[in-house]
Amino acid sequence: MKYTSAHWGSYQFERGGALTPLDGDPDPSRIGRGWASASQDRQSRILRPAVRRGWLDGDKGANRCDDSYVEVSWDRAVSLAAAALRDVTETHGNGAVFGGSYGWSSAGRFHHAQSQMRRFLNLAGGCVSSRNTYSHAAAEVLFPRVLGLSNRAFQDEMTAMPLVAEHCELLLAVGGISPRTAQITSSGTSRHEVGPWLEQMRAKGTRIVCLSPRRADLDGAEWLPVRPGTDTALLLALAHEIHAAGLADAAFLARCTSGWDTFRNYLTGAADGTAKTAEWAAPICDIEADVIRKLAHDLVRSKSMISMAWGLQRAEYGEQPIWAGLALAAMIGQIGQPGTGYGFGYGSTTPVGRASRLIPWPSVPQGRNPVDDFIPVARIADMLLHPGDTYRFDGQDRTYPDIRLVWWTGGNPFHHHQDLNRLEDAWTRPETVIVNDHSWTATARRADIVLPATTPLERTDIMMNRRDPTLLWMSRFHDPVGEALDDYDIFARLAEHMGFGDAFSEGRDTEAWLAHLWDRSQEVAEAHGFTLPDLDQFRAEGRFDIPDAEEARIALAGFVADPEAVPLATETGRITLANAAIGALKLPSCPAHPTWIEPKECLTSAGPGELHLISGQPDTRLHSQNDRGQEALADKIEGREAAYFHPETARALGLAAGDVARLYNGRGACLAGVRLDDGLRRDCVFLPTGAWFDPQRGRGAPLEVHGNPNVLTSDHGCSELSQGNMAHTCLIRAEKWTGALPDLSIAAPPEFTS
Ligand SMILES: Nc1nc2c(c(=O)[nH]1)N[C@H]1C(S)=C(S)[C@@H](COP(=O)(O)OP(=O)(O)OC[C@H]3O[C@@H](n4cnc5c(=O)[nH]c(N)nc54)[C@H](O)[C@@H]3O)O[C@H]1N2
Ligand SMILES: Nc1nc2c(c(=O)[nH]1)N[C@H]1C(S)=C(S)[C@@H](COP(=O)(O)OP(=O)(O)OC[C@H]3O[C@@H](n4cnc5c(=O)[nH]c(N)nc54)[C@H](O)[C@@H]3O)O[C@H]1N2
Ligand SMILES: [Mo]
Repeated sequence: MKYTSAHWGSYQFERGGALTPLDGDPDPSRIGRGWASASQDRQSRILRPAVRRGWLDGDKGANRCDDSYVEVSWDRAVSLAAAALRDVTETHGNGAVFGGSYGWSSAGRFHHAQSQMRRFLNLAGGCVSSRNTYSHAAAEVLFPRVLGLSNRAFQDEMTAMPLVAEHCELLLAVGGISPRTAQITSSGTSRHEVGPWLEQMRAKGTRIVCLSPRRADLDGAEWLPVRPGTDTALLLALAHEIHAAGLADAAFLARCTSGWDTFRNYLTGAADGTAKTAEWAAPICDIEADVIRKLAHDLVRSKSMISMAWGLQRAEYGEQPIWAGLALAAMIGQIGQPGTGYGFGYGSTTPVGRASRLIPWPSVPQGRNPVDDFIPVARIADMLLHPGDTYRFDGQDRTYPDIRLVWWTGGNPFHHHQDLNRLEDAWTRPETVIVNDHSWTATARRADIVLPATTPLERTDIMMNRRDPTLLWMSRFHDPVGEALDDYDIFARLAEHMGFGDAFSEGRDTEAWLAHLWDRSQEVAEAHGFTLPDLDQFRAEGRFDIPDAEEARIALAGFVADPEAVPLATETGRITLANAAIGALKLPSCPAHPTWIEPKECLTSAGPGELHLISGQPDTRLHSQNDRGQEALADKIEGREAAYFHPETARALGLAAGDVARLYNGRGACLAGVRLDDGLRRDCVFLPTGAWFDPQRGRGAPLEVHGNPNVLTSDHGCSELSQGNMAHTCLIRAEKWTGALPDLSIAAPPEFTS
């Protein structure tokens, strides 16, 4: 038996056979069904290195978003890319190179595209990098300040799912806990446990309340269809009710938190004249006051867990709901106990709360970046459009660098960024854009030099994920398509050409690197009390299951047991319900304590006909990956991504299932198929992200014809604290599309000229 792995799961196969989910995976992902077909689709794979026509002619980027390509040899592509990098660094310095290159590339420890690229660019003198993620940037900046833990450290100690199943009586899932998103684990997973975990709790009779505009975010739960963007008001009202009823855990607040007085004065209205009562919150969040009050009492009377989906903070003022949820959990006073308290990201990916030991497996050494400049990851378009402008981030005043060369490897900004029409404008600014990818994504189609990479199905690697109890030797499933090379070989060739080949490769080829990583893994395993087989045995068997891998953690248990002895690394050593350092920044977008601030785009102030767009993660693929595979294609309507409407909303708009609609706002417009969902708020539309961006220009503004929601979303930092993206804060309108259906240009490769 041979094995391979992806962010959506692990697979086994016999030579010549199909991929089947790994033995022992209790709930395999549907995404895998589209993988092999996407990887072998010669219409969407990049078959040979290619260079943009206009760039060769010296247009410096003007036609970057709409051009033909010239296919070239690897030697020529390497020498053009090396020359472009050298020109820019010699003229402007390495601070003019952007290697932030955010994205999920592929599982596999060695062929991690960004690691290979960073190792190369660091040896080439460095680059401007990016900080934090599109997933949870607001949490990444907020948690160290209010919880004293990085988001990663907090995830690592998240209370284990089995403990929640055993002890929790009332699970409040804000944003749901969705098997849709739980399909994914960064770096690969051997099993999917969230679906079975929820099933176990349902069977046991645990009360589960799903607070979300979509019922499908947690099937089988009590559904409170909150108005999107207003959770903070609801959470504050729960907190107010608990305080007003005298039910707050005063001992916990005194021992484990700071800033309670300030926060309480805000709740009661002593600070601003508005008591955050259930009656106050009800018209904002569209949940009845009685329901809010009863829920508040139930949360205190039960063993309860406040669970927040990551998506809540990918919104304007995204710090507020997750901080308000933490404050609420502190008032309930069950943090640090088994199965209760506060959770962030259960179900947002598979391994959050997984009860397994954490093993820090080795990775490819990236070296040191001599350039210390960075941007918060979602400020890419601002950076390209406004070099020299200042902005605030995490208490710093920073300046955007002047970027002349962008190198992207293993990410798709024309998938992940907001307001893609704006990004198209920004993208014409650099002199050169180089992209390594395996497929003709929208980003590859907007690069000057396109370097075709292999997919994991074409290479040998090791799946080892610090949060997964299984290690896999990944074998090649099919031969490389066209002239694709592993990212490692691409950068090794470039390094060789630029004169630092030995420093990059350290004299190793892929086999030797895998052996080296395995040697280091053996040392790590020994340090954790178990022995790995030697490489030959591992390669032959393909799979190693870590012994005694189970370990059930309780978030913040050590701190709560003795806050004096184990203080948090916050300004007071406690959970900060009001934070002086944040307050001192005087940011209207992120005040000193959890605060209700009405988003600029919100149904509370929407005009007639406006709908709230939820552009959550797609069920059929990982972001834009496998969009040309059979699973994603089979889900489309007339070749377009399906948008979900409430049946009554659809009827009022004259839409029926199977139609195509035009979704639009002041930023852009796209076409999407129509599907009905009576478990959706009537004033919301759900259009998953990830359909390959396909804007077509007729007269007037471009029309995106494939159903990419990021032509509609807005590109502003969610606050001046974190500068995270706010994809989930977006109002649109919709109408039936009655025109002829434009062909998809992303269904075929770009035009090649000679
Ligand atoms: N509207 C809206 N937008 C969003 C979100 C949302 O909820 N709503 N979510 C955001 C979030 S949380 C995230 S994480 C981002 C995700 O954004 P990305 O991570 O950028 O999206 P992916 O489609 O996963 O992009 C990965 C790219 O790497 C390529 N790739 C895969 N394997 C390899 C490899 O081995 N080598 C090379 N060179 N390339 C490879 C793939 O072909 C693909 O183009 O999107 C964000 N954007
Ligand atoms: N199948 C699949 N799974 C994925 C991914 C993928 O691409 N495909 N991507 C992975 C990645 S990179 C990430 S970061 C995670 C993200 O995981 P999440 O952030 O948890 O996922 P989302 O789909 O963005 O949002 C979750 C739900 O929040 C609800 N929601 C939106 N706005 C609001 C609001 O204002 N209030 C409330 N209460 N609910 C709201 C939406 O209905 C949405 O379904 O998903 C991961 N899992
Ligand atoms: Mo993400």
